Amino acid sequence: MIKLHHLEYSRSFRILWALEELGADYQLVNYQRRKNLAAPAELKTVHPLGKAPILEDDGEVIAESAVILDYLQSRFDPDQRFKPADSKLLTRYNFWMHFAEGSLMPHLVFTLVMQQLGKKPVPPVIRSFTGAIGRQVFRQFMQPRLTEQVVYIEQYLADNTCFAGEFGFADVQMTFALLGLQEIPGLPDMPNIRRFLQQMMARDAYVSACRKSPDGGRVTR
Ligand SMILES: N[C@@H](CCC(=O)N[C@@H](CS)C(=O)NCC(=O)O)C(=O)O
Repeated sequence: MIKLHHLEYSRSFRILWALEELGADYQLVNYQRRKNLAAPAELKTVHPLGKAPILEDDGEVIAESAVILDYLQSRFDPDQRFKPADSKLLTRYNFWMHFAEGSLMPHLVFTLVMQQLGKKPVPPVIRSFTGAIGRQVFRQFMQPRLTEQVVYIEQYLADNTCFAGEFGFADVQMTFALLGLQEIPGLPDMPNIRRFLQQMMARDAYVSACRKSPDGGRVTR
């Protein structure tokens, strides 16, 4: 049986949601983050990188959420419900799959780390100083780049209900990143992204994944 190694408040929610969309049989193994938000050491016994998600199936141990989504789609979606067959839509599908992890998530993660500079566990005596550095780096470096990305996605979603034609795994991949964006102040208004997220969160499979995940499907603590 498929085994999903699922870390709380993490990208592995994507895989939980995809498994629910597929109606697959699977075993969920839950992990909690350490105090410093890192994954627990046990995950390294499953895969040397020790990052979530990790999927085990048929003797294979697979990391990287885009690769896992593609694996699940090719193995359990013979009618191609979650990946477009049309070549133009397929190019869009691949673009958003890669954009999510290759372009958007690095900016998001860096921003979330910068936000931590003004919080515990940074010692109180230096917190106002490190917090100011974090805010400055955000303003100078991350805010303009994230703004460009938000504007681009907003424009795309003005003309498209989903990321590659009908609902599919590109939407699963992008949703996690777009939920993360909602946690960042100082970015342009995102009405189309919000509309897209509401549509995703109303899906039965999404709701049932939230029920099964100990974090309730939240992206941050
Ligand atoms: N590009 C990878 C990223 C994997 C990743 O960094 N996962 C995070 C969870 S969102 C993690 O395990 N973080 C814990 C750590 O870095 O210790 C993917 O899409 O699966």
